[in-house]
Amino acid sequence: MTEIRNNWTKEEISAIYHSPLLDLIYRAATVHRENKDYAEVQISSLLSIKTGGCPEDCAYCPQAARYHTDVEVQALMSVEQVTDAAQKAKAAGASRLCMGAAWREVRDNRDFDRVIDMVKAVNSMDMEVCCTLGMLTESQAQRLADAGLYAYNHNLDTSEDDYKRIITTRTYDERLKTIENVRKAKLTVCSGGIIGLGETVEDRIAMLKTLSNMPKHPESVPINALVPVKGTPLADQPRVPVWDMVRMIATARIIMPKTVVRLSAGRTEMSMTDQALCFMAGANSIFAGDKLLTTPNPAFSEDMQMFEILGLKPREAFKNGRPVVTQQEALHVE
Ligand code: SAM
Ligand code: DTB
Ligand code: SF4
Repeated sequence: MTEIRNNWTKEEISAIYHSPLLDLIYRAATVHRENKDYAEVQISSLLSIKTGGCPEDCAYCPQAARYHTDVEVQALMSVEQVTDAAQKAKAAGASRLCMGAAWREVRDNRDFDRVIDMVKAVNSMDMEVCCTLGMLTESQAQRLADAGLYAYNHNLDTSEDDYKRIITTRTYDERLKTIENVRKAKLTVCSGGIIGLGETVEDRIAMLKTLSNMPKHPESVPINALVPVKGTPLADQPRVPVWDMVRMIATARIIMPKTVVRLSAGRTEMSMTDQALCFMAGANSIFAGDKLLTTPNPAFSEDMQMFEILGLKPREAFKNGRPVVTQQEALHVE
């Protein structure tokens, strides 16, 4: 079995990333097959539960209030709207619902109480529930865990050195602190990044080093290709070559062998052949459904056709066990 390491050096990661492409894919595919059922791909469906109007200045994001994008601000959804969406996603084959809110951080108010109710409701539908709500304190993470949350997504996006170029309204340390709070609550961690922001290859390697040197590897690492959106500072960034996506995925697979590596944003611009290379390189999860949070994504039916052609199968929910809903939060179910 592959050894799990938390001490990868920049030089080692760089040597893997830069190895001849076909060697890299072959090595990643080998690690993948040693550690996972390579044909099993986890499907998450994204739902934007609160859209736009965010006070942060993330240069890539269509939901930041300060940029003039076509995104319409929408207040927090109702629990019923969320369960309806969850039902549809489940029927289409998704095992996880990931709810995203355009918040800088969670506040202890009625909106958070409603998110807690959403988590309980979706969890009781036999779906894994994931949230991405911005920064969290330890007690907020604990409340989400007690309600039955499965995973929390909080991306590093790029390297620590490059972070200030992309976001000025919070620090890398704050990002890492939230991930620590999520860990303390025993939630699973989903954390990854975006390529195509204008970062250097060294930044990509440094980000992968931060992720792989965490005391415990994130259970899932999403690799997003920037979706350039009109009105954001990064609207005119050139598209990333598919080879960069393949190198990122393969390197993540090799250094974090047990992690779910998610081929995330950017699939509408990729052919089935491009995506097949990413699966070969160790990707074993996707976001499915015709919308990511605010931008388009391939239709479920197209993805199912791709699964059929490539011989992939959707992973069932809760294969690694269920979260324990505490008595205290369970009593609050309405
Ligand atoms: N507001 C919360 C936060 O920033 O943590 C949660 C929602 S935010 C939209 C979730 C993630 O989406 C970001 O961390 C970023 O990695 C990704 N994202 C946002 N806009 C993107 C874009 N245009 N292209 C690719 N990924 C994007
Ligand atoms: C992640 O890494 N990518 C997803 C999810 N986690 C929350 C978000 C992608 C957003 C793409 C831009 C949009 O649709 O607004
Ligand atoms: Fe806000 Fe999240 Fe978008 Fe940044 S990425 S502007 S925090 S919604």
